[in-house]
Amino acid sequence: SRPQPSASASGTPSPAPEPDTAAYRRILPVPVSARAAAAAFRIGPDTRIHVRAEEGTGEAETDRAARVGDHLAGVLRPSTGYRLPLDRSPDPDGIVLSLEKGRDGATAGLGAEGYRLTVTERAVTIRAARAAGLFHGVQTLRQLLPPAAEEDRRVPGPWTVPGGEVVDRPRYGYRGAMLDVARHFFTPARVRRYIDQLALYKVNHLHLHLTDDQGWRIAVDSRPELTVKGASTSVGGGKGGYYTKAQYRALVRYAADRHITVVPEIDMPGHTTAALASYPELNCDGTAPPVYTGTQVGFSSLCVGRSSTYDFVDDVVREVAELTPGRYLHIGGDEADATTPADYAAFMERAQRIVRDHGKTVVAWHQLAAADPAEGAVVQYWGPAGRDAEQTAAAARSGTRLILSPADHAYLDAKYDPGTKLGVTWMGNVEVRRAYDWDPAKLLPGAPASSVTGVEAPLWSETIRTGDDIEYMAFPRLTAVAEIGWSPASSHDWESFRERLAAQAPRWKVLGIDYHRSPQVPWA
Ligand code: TNX
Repeated sequence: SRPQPSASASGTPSPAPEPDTAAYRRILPVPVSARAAAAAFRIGPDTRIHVRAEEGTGEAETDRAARVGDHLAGVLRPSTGYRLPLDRSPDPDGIVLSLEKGRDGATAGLGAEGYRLTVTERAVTIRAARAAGLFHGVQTLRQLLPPAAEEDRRVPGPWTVPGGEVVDRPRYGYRGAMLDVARHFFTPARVRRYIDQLALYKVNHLHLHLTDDQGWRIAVDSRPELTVKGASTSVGGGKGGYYTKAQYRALVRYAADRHITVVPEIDMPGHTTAALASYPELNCDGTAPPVYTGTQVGFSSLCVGRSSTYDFVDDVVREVAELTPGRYLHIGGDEADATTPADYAAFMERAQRIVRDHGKTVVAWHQLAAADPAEGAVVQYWGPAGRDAEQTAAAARSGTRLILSPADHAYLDAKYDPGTKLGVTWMGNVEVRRAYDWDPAKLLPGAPASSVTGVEAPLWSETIRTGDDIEYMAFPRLTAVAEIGWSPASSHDWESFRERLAAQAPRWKVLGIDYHRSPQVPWA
């Protein structure tokens, strides 16, 4: 039957449009299910955002839901020029963000991050059990709107959300991106911009690689030299930088408002020249080396046999743990080639204990699997082409959980092709298709599928200096890893992905995101 003419929310009759299936087919990451319907909601000057919580919802969660409403309004007010006021009214019309536990209702089975988004001519309704789900639903809503909705200045509408329904929840609980702020330092403003970009694709962890040979980037009150000497430079000898505790706390809060948990990394016992240069007692010979501005790896080590080393680790971990509301604290442990295997095992055992004593869960690079991962520890696998796969799988069979960052798929510092100006090649070239063509459940033969807690796309910054550099290397590959972490395995399909990716480009243009125009993608 033909769609009937109908009244819009503002009361003006308008013909019901044909279902806009294209809009529902280009959502990225692809949702569990999406279907278009013959209706559309028009956001207008009188549209209101109603934020509701089922009775019995805690105050903190209700506040978080309200902040999701603020976030949506923050996206839409500048471009639409509408007031879009927030309220708690039970009015079913308008934009509705609704927290519902839904044991047998609309949010049943959607978990802590899932959502159900329904668009009729009277309302856009997002239902979720938790505020995180509402937030992810809002990201989907943004993709259903025209790219101009992302403008930061007033532009002409109409602001039509095509009718339909999306039911969605993530495949993995951990969907991460890592930014190396040690090799080159990135200001809080730059990191906030990356956080905004991660949120668009439902990434929920930001791992900050805070320390390395070339720089120490986080204030530690009990060890002030770290941010005097240790932070003084970067790769190539340029100026360094660090986050004060206030800046870092503000970053953590900014990320939390976008449902992103910051995972701080203090890399030990290798990758530590910045610390060794700051405190002579961390060196076995008691002599501080000069600061380092090259790009070699695997040559530095904290002195494993000295008790002053563990006083240092305790000071740093205690203060970083205090800055960290999230459960994870990453202790690196990669490429400790200047540490003997026995010393490495001894050091990692003590470091893991210190992290536990300060109430956090250890994450470490997969080299920890060769030593003895503590109970509950998570290892981050980065081997390209199956390197150290069996050792990592064995740890997984013994209960260690895995974050997967295979360098030959997920490393954002890999050159796309031989002509890429930035980046490195030790893992080969990684074009978009390669970033997309892998399955976390099959990457490590012999690792139980349940050991995989998620995926992460690391961006090492030896060759990355500017904000544009970050965007060029992250976009579009970041979205491939984000989809692998979020979307059901059964939806994995390169043809579909490249089409949906192409549809993101107009949005990136509006957002000023400088991306790699991969020849593998049919950009509009
Ligand atoms: C290896 S993979 C490293 C980093 C480098 C990166 C460059 C890993 C855990 N460590 O120290 O920055 O390669 O791609």
